Amino acid sequence: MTNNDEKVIFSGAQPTGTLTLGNYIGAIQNWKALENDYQCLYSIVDLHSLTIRHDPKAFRESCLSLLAQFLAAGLDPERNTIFFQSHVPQHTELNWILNCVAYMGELNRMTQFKEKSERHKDNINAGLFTYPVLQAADILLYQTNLVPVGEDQKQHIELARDIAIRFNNAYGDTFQLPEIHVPKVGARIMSLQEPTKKMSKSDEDINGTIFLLDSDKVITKKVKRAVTDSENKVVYRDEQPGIKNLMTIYSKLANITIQQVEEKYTDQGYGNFKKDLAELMVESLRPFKEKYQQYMDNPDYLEEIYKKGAKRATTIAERTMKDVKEKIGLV
Ligand code: ATP
Ligand code: LTN
Repeated sequence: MTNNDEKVIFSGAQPTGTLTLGNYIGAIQNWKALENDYQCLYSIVDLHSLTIRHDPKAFRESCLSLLAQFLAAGLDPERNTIFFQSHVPQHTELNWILNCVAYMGELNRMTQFKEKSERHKDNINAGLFTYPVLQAADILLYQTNLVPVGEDQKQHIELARDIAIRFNNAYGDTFQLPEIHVPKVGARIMSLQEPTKKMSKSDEDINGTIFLLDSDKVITKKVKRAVTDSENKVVYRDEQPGIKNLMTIYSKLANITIQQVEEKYTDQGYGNFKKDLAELMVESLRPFKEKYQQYMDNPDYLEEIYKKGAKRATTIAERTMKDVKEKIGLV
């Protein structure tokens, strides 16, 4: 037990497909590291994913699959509250109230909105625009202290904080102000094909993304084909974004420092390094894949976990909503 016991951690991931190595290193590895010292809530944010067109049957499967992936990644459902966002209706209830606090101007500045509307020109729905307000509701509902996420979410967490400050100033102290928590190394894993772009689940070029459930053969092929440059030296420099990214991945999976990676490979060229990295990835992901299958084969267990999670989350969410409603003067 530490004195962080009372501190709350909240984070979420969208059930829009298989988790990537970026999700794992940027977020989930960090979640696991926090579970012993904090009160942690991790949500499958299914409502956020409705901003993108989907097939209902496939979507339902993706939701359950993501739960199995959380568990396979090692999140302990006893130590962490793991649940579906849509099972706790207070998220959408608070969302509306915060919609009336957030400004159009600040939502307009969100880079994720700009990127997503660029990518889905035929479906720029209002949900895509107010997406960060639902995210603020997710976080503020649990009086969250820390939000472990990848760097791409920084702007959204700052917005949640601004909304909380504005609400607290208008109606009195209600929400804890959340802080972002990003890993020192690996907060932004880049595409293996375009190392100046973030590794993404929804990239059209799947060769740039390692999915945690990729087969050994596919992983090896993707690493071999990863873009590097002509220097053929395994050194960590901004001018070599491709090799820099691969070294970051190596360091996180082998749990050694970047300097140690450099010392091990400087004189070996890219070929050897890539071969070892591919093996390291395959070996690191093997237990994940095995456990994933076991969880997927046990839907009753998955149901037990998400029901228990929703029950625990609801207890906290109800407390905050009661306070919020009183503060804003609802009868
Ligand atoms: P998309 O890539 O399709 O935009 P996403 O993977 O970013 O989706 P989520 O599944 O909600 O969306 O992300 C879960 C977590 O993974 C978030 O905390 C996010 O910041 C983190 N994350 C996503 N991609 C990366 C990356 N390339 N490097 C580090 N962290 C990442
Ligand atoms: N917007 C995030 C997912 C997300 C989230 C959250 C993360 C939704 N609600 C609350 C942290 C806290 C994304 O796109 N990765």
